[in-house]
Amino acid sequence: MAILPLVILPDQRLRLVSEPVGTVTAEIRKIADDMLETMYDAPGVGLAGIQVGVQKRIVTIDTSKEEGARRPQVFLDPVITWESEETRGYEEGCLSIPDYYAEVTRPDRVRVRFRDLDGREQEIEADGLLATCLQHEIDHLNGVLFIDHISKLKRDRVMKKFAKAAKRDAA
Ligand code: K1U
Ligand code: ZN
Repeated sequence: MAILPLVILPDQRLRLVSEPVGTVTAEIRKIADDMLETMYDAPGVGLAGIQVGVQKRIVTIDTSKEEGARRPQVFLDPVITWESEETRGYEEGCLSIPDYYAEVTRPDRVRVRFRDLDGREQEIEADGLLATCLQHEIDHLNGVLFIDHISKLKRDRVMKKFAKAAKRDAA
């Protein structure tokens, strides 16, 4: 397993739409393993392929709270098939936008269809942090960031801060 470098705002790769995984190969399993290791190392509760430069519809999530009881989950080609009318606000963060948090309102519950690492079709109904995280990660697969769900004023301020930091790092 390997820890992969994270793609950070304003890197334009974060705006790409990711490609379907298709057949589950050894290469896909290796990418998922590396993504899990990168997510645990960060640390984070979720990760999408494009955040490590892999333009494929792969998501890893672990929303378990205890250190010693990991519950890694891998979602290939996930699709939201249903979302609740009730919404909830959650203070979100993003490994590609370090140290910035903002409240985002999303559907409270979602149903998601996906394939697992054995290529088997699955469907789950999620609530709480898992529901929020699945929506955040599926947004990444479509080139959407959580700052797209906040006000333009706040978004412009964050974009400016990260553009400035990137310029400084490049100098
Ligand atoms: O996709 C990502 O950038 C990962 C992101 C997922 C996420 C968090 C919160 C709400 C929605 C989606 C993160 O994991 S940010 C880091 C984080 O939330 C965290 C870090 C350490 C412990 C617990 C949480
Ligand atoms: Zn994110």
